[in-house]
Amino acid sequence: MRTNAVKTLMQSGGTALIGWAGIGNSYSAELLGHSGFDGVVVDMQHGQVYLDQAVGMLQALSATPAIPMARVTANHFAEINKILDSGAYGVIVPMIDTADDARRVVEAVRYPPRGRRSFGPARGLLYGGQDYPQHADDELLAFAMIETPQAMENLDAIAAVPGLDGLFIGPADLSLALGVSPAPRWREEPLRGAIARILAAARAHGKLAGIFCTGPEMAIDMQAAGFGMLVPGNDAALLRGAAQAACDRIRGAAPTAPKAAY
Ligand code: 3PY
Ligand code: MG
Repeated sequence: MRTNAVKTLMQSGGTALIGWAGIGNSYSAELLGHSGFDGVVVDMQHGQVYLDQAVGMLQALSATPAIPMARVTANHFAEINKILDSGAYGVIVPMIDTADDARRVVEAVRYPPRGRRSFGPARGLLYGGQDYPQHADDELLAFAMIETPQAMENLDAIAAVPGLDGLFIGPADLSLALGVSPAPRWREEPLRGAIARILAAARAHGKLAGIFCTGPEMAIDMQAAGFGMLVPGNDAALLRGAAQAACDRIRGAAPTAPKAAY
């Protein structure tokens, strides 16, 4: 089976740079895949992406060096099964509150006896290879998003769930969970301390740790903090930032402050 280069890189202590494809288009996903990222996540939760588009985006990513993954809309067994069958090499599952939630993620990602994933790997075979069924359990990544008040209460229990590969922070929802603005102020409390607690819980349980960042500046700080998976903003934010910078430069205008795009 084709190796999951994102998993191998993270497990060896490297930092995976991950593109975030929320524009529901296979060409824009393909462009991200050719931009130097180790992997690209198709964002089905907040991206303008439904399953039909997600399949086309995964197909486009298959022709790039980036490993294709997906953030699903919710902790939904059938949707996780379907996107893995469509060739995603890992899922990031939002709004995980409890260890039971995290166990359900593992059940949806791993085949029996490790989980309950139903058999029918479809595009998984085309992208992964004919021996996909024998190795998928070891190659596919399962990340639980930590971004709710309940998750912060149950952090250790979630991090301890066997078969879960890692924790992934959604800093906007996590900020709301902490009672502050969703525009993440990662250098200030209470977000700063919460991020540190989540990273420590992941490490204590031998789990990988990733975080969505609002741009390269936050990603550089999070790399220094020790995160192994960094998303430096989504495609919409990167496109808007580059387009605005081009206009500002030609007009000789002062650089416009980055605009949020989630
Ligand atoms: C968050 O910041 O809450 C996210 O889910 C990132 O998309
Ligand atoms: Mg979120």
